Amino acid sequence: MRKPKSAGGWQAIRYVLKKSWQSGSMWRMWKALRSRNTCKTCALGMGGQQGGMVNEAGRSLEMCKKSLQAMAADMQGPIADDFFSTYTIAQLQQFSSYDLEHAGRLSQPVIYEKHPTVDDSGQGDDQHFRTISWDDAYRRINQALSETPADDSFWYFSGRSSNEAGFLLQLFARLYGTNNVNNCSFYCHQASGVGLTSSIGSGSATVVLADVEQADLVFIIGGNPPSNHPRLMTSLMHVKNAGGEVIVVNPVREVGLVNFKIPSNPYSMLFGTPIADQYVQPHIGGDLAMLSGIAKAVDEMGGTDLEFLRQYCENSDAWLASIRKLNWQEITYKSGLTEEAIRDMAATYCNAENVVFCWTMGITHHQHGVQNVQAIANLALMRAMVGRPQAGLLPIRGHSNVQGIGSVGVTPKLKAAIFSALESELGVSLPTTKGLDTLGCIEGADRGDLKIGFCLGGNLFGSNPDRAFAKQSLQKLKTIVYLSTTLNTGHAHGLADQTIILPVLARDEEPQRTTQESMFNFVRLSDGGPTRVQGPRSEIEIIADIADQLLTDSTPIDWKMMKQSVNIRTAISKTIPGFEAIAKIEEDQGEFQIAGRTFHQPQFATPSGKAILHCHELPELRGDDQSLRLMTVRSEGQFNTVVYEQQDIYRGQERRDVVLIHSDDLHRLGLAHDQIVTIQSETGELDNIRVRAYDDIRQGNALMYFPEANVLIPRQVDPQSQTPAFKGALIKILVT
Ligand SMILES: Nc1nc2c(c(=O)[nH]1)N[C@H]1C(S)=C(S)[C@@H](COP(=O)(O)OP(=O)(O)OC[C@H]3O[C@@H](n4cnc5c(=O)[nH]c(N)nc54)[C@H](O)[C@@H]3O)O[C@H]1N2
Ligand SMILES: Nc1nc2c(c(=O)[nH]1)N[C@H]1C(S)=C(S)[C@@H](COP(=O)(O)OP(=O)(O)OC[C@H]3O[C@@H](n4cnc5c(=O)[nH]c(N)nc54)[C@H](O)[C@@H]3O)O[C@H]1N2
Ligand SMILES: [Mo]
Repeated sequence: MRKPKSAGGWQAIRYVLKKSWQSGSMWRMWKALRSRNTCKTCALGMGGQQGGMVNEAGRSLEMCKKSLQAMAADMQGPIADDFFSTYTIAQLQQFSSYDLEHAGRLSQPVIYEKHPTVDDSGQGDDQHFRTISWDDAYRRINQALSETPADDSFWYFSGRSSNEAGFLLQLFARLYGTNNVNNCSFYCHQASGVGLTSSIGSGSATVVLADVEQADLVFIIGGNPPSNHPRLMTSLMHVKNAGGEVIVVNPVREVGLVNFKIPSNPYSMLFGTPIADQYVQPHIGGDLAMLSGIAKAVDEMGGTDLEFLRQYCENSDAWLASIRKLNWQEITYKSGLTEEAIRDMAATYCNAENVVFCWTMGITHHQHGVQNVQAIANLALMRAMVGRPQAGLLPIRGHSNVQGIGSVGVTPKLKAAIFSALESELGVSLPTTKGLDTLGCIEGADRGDLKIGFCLGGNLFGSNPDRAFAKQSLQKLKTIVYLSTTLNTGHAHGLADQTIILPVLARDEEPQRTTQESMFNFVRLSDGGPTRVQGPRSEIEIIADIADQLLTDSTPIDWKMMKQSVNIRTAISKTIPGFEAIAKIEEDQGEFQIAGRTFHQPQFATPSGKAILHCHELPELRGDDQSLRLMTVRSEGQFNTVVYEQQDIYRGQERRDVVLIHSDDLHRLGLAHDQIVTIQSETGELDNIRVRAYDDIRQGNALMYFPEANVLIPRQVDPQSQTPAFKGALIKILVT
């Protein structure tokens, strides 16, 4: 398969038409995409009250393949009546993620029991899921919860659900008695939250979308927005059209970051928009050395804003001393970049007036993820790029509401202000135990300390490092409950003694309005819409029903009242700082920017009001002659653990069972293109992989696709954010 010269363009449009056609009705798909609901895919914040495909700058017709894929999945009919009686667990485990997603919408509660109680009708065996009634499912869940000490349970949330469902479920879990409450952020942007909070006192973007588009220099570090945040490409086009520049830092030369044809722009469609003005390819994990090197060069060029550092920052003297002390040999060796390339970036940075720094998983998926984020903040602060318009820091978030879920309290440790507001406003008393992070829960389950898992969306099994371990540990649970729209590999492999799947409505099928928060701290309102498939229930209704049965006598919360999303919003407005306006979002005030997050003044949310610079040791460059550093990434054709297509069109790959390495490495290791090999890491092995020459990757590094490659990823985490190092594992290529 040939690699295109440009991403986006006609292939994106053709895909959109094909998918709309396949969904049965172009009109139905168009209407669904235009409905007043927040887009379901990434956190760029499309849709809401202005209707789908409208972004926060008010521009419409922002079409994206991913929203179609997600929408098409939700528009499927129900799973066939005989599906679960036909296919055994062993067969379901052989199904690909595509097969499971395309089996249809979940419409009835189902259960799998390893040691079934066979009832009078002869139902129940240890080979199949079988359908059960909602009442039976609730009864079993309540029984399991009431028999188990609260701290033996964990509550995992993906970032697809609404603020209302997220708030309600975390409240339920805490009043049940545990702080083992966490979301997929621990596998994603947790390092951004922790790093930013340690630097500027607030854990999210300091800019709004308009700031990005008005910047004259944008850094894109460790992300692949052409595939994963396609609508950001329109913003980059605006930067370029206004004469701004883009610097890309990525060990892989991603074609869409070189040239992108923006479907909504006729000129760009015809001629393409060149994106990167400078494209540098460090080693995987080389960013901290590179960022420190840029800072050193900026300082040597006289670019440091000493007055800003003195007036608005802490620890700048120590930080400047540490940067000045670094030697270029160490910087260039550990980053994999030449001094010249680093000085070039520093010069461009010094010449720019308004700079925005964006980053994604290439920065956070490392054992030094938090330090990476702090180093980006240091670099921005040294030139006063935080605390004014058109400049700042922008972690490009993953799931459409992952940020909102975190804001409304889905974190093991609640912020002090939320904790006390919940206690005083709702009249409850909350547990004070130290809650577990996501990997902590998987490890706790393996030790036998945890007995029950409750998952609001997502695919906890599929997203974990060390796949074999994740499977083994989930299988030690007594009960696991999944609230899901469609089947995924987690339902087939992450099986407890008793596994219950409850079918839920998608965001645009909710009977009531819900809210979501974008990566720009903007709270959107979704209208919901008609149910497509009979059977699934609203997440809010399910949570309130279970809580009502279990906790009515022991808590002052009226759980029945909480079935009304407006009542949950009232509770959120009273307890979550910055969300005061959410109570009135359906009335005059409408969608809003969360107070205290966008820094257009150099007044920071730290105790002293000043930003803080952090000093770092440069991490060792991993690897030797025999081993390569491996990144596990997404293809153009997938959304996280859901693989929609085998091809990765932008990287020119027609299949996923490949490892991409530079041809210099291929020859050095005595391998041939397309040779079948085994990939080995300290954690696991993958057989029958094709090794391929791919000269767009930096020598010494390798690329494979997540989630298949999770077999190889060790459970090593960043000690500060608990995020696994999904990028940078060492692998050997064995000839079989
Ligand atoms: N279509 C689609 N959209 C998505 C998703 C999806 O799966 N599919 N997932 C959503 C989610 S949850 C998330 S978190 C985001 C993920 O968005 P991304 O972060 O863009 O996703 P990854 O595929 O992990 O890509 C990481 C990029 O970082 C580069 N990289 C790897 N290691 C390093 C490194 O050490 N340093 C640097 N500088 N770069 C490195 C890789 O070459 C790759 O280009 O996308 C969201 N949007
Ligand atoms: N090796 C490696 N591993 C990684 C990563 C990597 O780059 N490399 N990336 C990590 C990252 S960034 C993330 S975010 C995680 C992803 O972790 P998760 O968020 O846990 O996984 P997803 O695959 O996004 O979950 C998809 C499932 O969510 C369900 N779903 C979809 N919509 C809804 C809804 O509206 N409500 C409910 N209740 N359920 C719904 C569907 O059943 C679907 O199968 O994976 C992480 N794992
Ligand atoms: Mo993510």
